[in-house]
Parts: sequence; structure tokens; C-alpha cells
Amino acid sequence: MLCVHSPLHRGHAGTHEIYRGELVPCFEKPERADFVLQAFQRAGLGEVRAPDDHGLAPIERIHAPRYLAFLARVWDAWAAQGGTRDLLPAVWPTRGFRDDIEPDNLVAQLGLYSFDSGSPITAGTWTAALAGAHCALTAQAAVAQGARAAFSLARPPGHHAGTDFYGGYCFLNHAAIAAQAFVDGGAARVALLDVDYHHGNGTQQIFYDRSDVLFQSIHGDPRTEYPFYLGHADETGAGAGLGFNANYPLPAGSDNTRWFEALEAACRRITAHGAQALVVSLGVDTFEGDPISRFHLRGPEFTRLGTRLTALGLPTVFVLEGGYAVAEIGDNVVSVLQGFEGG
Ligand code: OKP
Ligand code: ZN
Repeated sequence: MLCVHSPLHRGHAGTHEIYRGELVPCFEKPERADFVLQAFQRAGLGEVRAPDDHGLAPIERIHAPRYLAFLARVWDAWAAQGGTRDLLPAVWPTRGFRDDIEPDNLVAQLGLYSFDSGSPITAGTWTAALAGAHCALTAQAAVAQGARAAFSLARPPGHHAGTDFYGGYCFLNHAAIAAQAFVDGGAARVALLDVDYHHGNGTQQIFYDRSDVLFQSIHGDPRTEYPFYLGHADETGAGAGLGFNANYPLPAGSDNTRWFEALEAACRRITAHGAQALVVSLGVDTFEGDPISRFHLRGPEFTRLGTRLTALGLPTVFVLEGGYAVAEIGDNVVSVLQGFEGG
């Protein structure tokens, strides 16, 4: 399986986030990608290639122009004011405030385009996110040209980012960009399956009123788990998209039997949809030892996930999302990919 990877991810390196009232080092750190790359190469799974430059057009199919312009300029604007520390929002326009006027104040701009305080913007954030989108697009192009599957190994992750907002460590929604590229390449029906521990609220928002991209997410119940305000079972799509969004919220601590029941339901639905391509938001924070999540998957379960996905028989793009047990993230991702390859 082809792996598309760029070292530019390293430029996105936040220092701290608030966790249970304390400043702690960011969970989403560059070492995550290093461990996945090492494990992929050690397993001899296939070629590792740098992304091609696909430009901004396929990204503008998903994200709003003013949001992309903000991401591209915000660090330089901050540096011009003498800023050196990570950029973090401190104020948000909630219900009743206006979002049509972009404030001149940089911290106010951060709040306009974000939904949490845990996603620092650093000097290399835009470059890293852009490279990640190009990794996903390069993987998608390889699959559209006939490869059975490809893996986009990038960070920061993407599935919490919506048309015009970031959060949950995510800035550009790489999986959504790849799914849209399948549609733009002529696929009438695409399936996007999110197996990260956290609900893919950004991806859901992007495709909520569309019937061409079926979005499904298996995740910790948002009543107790991040991102809290979306991901319930009664969110089934709107307008033309009604019936093309499916959430499988499981109580934190759910056992693997329950998790695989949800996977089975999601897989049957992908087949019923008549999908011509599959994009997988591959987070492995469902791992038993993950520091911020509470499911119980381990190596054998990750392999079983890959085996079930390969049985769908679809051209498949894997896009890396979460996974914060850094020492194990590589083996867990590789287990999924090996299961898929039948090894
Ligand atoms: C990203 B992905 C807020 C911190 C909340 C955010 C978890 C994001 C997970 N200060 N934690 O889905 O793996
Ligand atoms: Zn996650």
C-alpha cells in the first residue's frame, strides 16, 4: 500500500493545552507521525512518497475562502505584532453574536473561526495542514487511478474541522477533501467512515445536506465525550442529505463486542449505499491505552477492523486522525493496514 507523507507536519508543534484545569504538553505532537512512519516502514507495507502539489482548488471545494485566507495569514500577522507564543482564542461569538463581520483583532478572529481553546496555531500550522491536505489528495489520486488503497500519513488531524472552523486539533478536513475529490472525479456515491474515538463533527457538518457522500461515525457518546455538542444518533442528515448521515455513539468504556456491532452496521450501510469509493478517517485513539479516550481496542481488534474494511471491496483511502498513545500509535495503525492487506 502506498503511503503519502510530508515532513512539513513537524512545523505544527503546539506547546501546551489545558487538560483538567492544568496546562499540559499538547497530546497532538510531531512524534505521533514519526512513530507511524517507522512502523509502516518496519512492516514493509509499501512505498512512502511525498505529496504532489494539488494547489488550493480542491481545498476550496470544502473550506470557505475567508477561512482559508485567515489560516494562511494569521501567523505572519501575529509575528508582525511581535507575537511569538502559540495563538489561542479567548472569546467566541456564541448565539446572538454576528459572524458576518470579521473583526480586525487577531484573537477575536481566532474565536470567529474556532470552537475550542485546545488547538494552538503555531508558525508552521498552515504549512503542515496544507501538506496534509496534499497527502490526502495524492493518496486519493493514486486510488482514483487504480490503486486498491493508499494511506495519507499526516498531522494535524482533520475530522473536527468544518467548512469555516477549526478545533479538536484539526484545521483542514483532509478526509472530506479526499471524498470531494472522488466526487469531482466522477464518483456518484462515496462513503466516509470515521472510526476515531471522537465524533467527526466537521465532516458531518460538511456533508450534512448531501446524499452523494454517506458519512458515518463510531465514537464515544458526546454526552460525556468530546466534541460534546454533536454526534448523537438522531442526527441523520437534512434536506437532500436526509438518511445519509449515521452516528453510532457508544458509552465511554464500551466493550469491543459493542464496537464491532456498530462497525458491522456501518459496513452494511456502505454496501447498501452502493458506494464506489471509501474514505476512512483512521483514528486509533480507540486503543485501550489511549490517554484521553475510553474504548478497548488492541492489536487484534485493529487487524479485525482492517479485515472487515477490505471485505467491502472498495477503492479505499485511509486518512490518519487521532491516537495519543504515542509509543503504540504506529503498531495500531499498521495493524489496521495489515488487516486490510490480508497480512
Ligand atoms: C482530536 B481527534 C480542550 C481539549 C479537548 C480535544 C480532543 C480532540 C481529539 N482544551 N480535547 O479526534 O483525535
Ligand atoms: Zn480522536
